[in-house]
Amino acid sequence: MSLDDDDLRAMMQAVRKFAESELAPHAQERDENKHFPVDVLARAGELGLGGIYISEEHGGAELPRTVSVRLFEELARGDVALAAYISIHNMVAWMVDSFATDEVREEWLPELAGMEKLASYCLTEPDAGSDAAALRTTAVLDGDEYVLNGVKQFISGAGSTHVYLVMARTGDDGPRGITAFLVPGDSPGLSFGANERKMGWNAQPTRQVILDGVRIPARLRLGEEGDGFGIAMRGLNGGRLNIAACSLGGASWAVERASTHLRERIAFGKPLSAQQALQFRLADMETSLEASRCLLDRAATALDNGAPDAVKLCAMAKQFVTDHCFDAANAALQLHGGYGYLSEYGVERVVRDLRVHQILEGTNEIMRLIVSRSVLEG
Ligand code: FAD
Ligand code: 2MC
Repeated sequence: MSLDDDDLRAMMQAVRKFAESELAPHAQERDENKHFPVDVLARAGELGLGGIYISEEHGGAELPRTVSVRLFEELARGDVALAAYISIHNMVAWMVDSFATDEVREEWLPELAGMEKLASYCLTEPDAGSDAAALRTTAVLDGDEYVLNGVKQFISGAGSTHVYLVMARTGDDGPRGITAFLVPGDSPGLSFGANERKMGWNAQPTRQVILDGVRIPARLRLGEEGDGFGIAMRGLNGGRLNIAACSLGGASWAVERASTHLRERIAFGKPLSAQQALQFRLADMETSLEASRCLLDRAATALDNGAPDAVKLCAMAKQFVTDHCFDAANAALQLHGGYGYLSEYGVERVVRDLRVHQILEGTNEIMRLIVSRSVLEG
């Protein structure tokens, strides 16, 4: 889809309005009650947010990554945890659109695009996180079905979603022995662990996914046997940009709040905003936000264009943006003094939600590993 400036402005406005009116007002409540609001997600689907970059043919918006990072920044200003789940859902939808057969795409994509059906991405295992290629879940072909056995760890949305994109071993050790499968949520033998108690991201559940002799038709395999690790990583390139964009949205909201607080709070006979030390802190925070926006746009452009350095740039952007935006949000909390520590101000929730972005979709140490490998290998 090619968007002209007017279309883009209208879409951004609609998403901003959705974030302000549907996400922000109940974000605190969802965090406290650990509530995953499938009704709100269905409304996001009506806005086209379930298939942001899947083909128009299958109900998607087919937008470039340069636009999607801006959409996720807007969404995260309303609720970081829900925006991040929408990103994971879109990552799976893109993988189905890019690597499933036409029959499977027709079967799943329209409802995924509308967010009537929700998706989870299952790579991590209890003993294989950063070293994802060490995963041990197996898939064995039996006639025209695959039989899956294993445990996936930390799966976002698990237990509340309708389809699980599972990376499993069909061949030898290492990345070349891995294959990707779509596992319907109602498959016999599929079960879920308890909802993990977490520091943040409380508006979406995180559970183990347990596969005990789960049988799925062979047509639900994505790509060929052995393609799964590459498919999983290609999904993550865009996912890493969106997670970073969610950090940017959360941090930019928190920085705005801090700026308002500095102007309103009087201490030592004048507003806190008159203190140059605090003005300079605010300046550094704002610079972090703008540098993050630039690097995200640069990496998204590289991904859209299939540039040879796109993987490196996505890793660089994920590490830089999630680290700097966490620091900016944490500084916003500090500038609120004791009020920053109170949940009713919302800033502490944003800090808690942003913290995990330095860990998931590849830790920031792994992002540095990807960047340094690319520098050293030339
Ligand atoms: P480990 O790999 O054990 O790492 C421990 C520490 O060692 C980290 O600091 C790491 O950076 C460091 N480290 C490891 N190897 C190296 C190295 N070679 N060099 C330098 N440092 C290194 N996964 C999914 O598949 N799907 C999901 O939906 C999902 N959602 C998640 C939601 C939440 C809330 C959380 C917390 C995690 C989620 N994850 C998900 C898993 C996440 O991707 C992993 O936690 C992450 O990749 C790190 O793996 P690990 O926890 O096993 O840590
Ligand atoms: N994009 C495209 N291809 C990639 C890629 C990427 N980002 N990363 C690796 N590959 C390819 C690579 O080119 C190679 O292909 P080929 O076999 O054709 O040569 C293959 O994958 C194997 O790559 P490596 O040789 O680099 O594999 P290695 O095991 O040494 O390291 C590493 C891979 C560490 C980069 C990878 O395991 C990794 O990214 N780990 C982090 C795991 C992670 O991000 N988990 C996130 C889980 S999801 C989540 O947290 C959510 C919240 C949803």
